[in-house]
Amino acid sequence: MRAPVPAALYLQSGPQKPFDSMESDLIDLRFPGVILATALLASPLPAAAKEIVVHMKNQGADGAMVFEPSYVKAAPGDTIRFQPTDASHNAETMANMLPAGAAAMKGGMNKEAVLTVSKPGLYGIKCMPHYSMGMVALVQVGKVTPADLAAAKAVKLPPFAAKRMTAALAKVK
Ligand SMILES: [Cu+2]
Repeated sequence: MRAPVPAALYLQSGPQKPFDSMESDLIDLRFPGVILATALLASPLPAAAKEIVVHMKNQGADGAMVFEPSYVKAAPGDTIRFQPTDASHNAETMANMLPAGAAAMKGGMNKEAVLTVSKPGLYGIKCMPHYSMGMVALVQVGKVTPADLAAAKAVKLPPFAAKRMTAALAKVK
């Protein structure tokens, strides 16, 4: 602790000096609190990112060669893990059903494929070897506009894939 400044020193250094020091001390103490409060107001804490598992299977509730579940609702920041539960599958994004600006993803055969989503919209997923057998899935991220939904419904797919994709698109909300 500093010894109290003799009154004579105040007079020597001028009356403004001690007042200025006090003022800047107050600002230093107040400022971090103001920044914190502003940050909390501007960006409410986002919900914790989720991990969602989708199995790639030879046989599922919906028949042969399926992603299970085949419809996933996710939020921006979530991760979807497509797991090689059975052999001879892969998971990849469909170029014609991918939100603008979203990165394409292509998983290897018999490998877990990881899709971390940031852009809202509809992500079509297919297994390359079984695409024509209807092995497709749909990932909805955040809110989907009527235009997004109409665009996804307009995408032409092989008949079995179209049947399952139509069922998945009916779940979009
Ligand atoms: Cu497959």
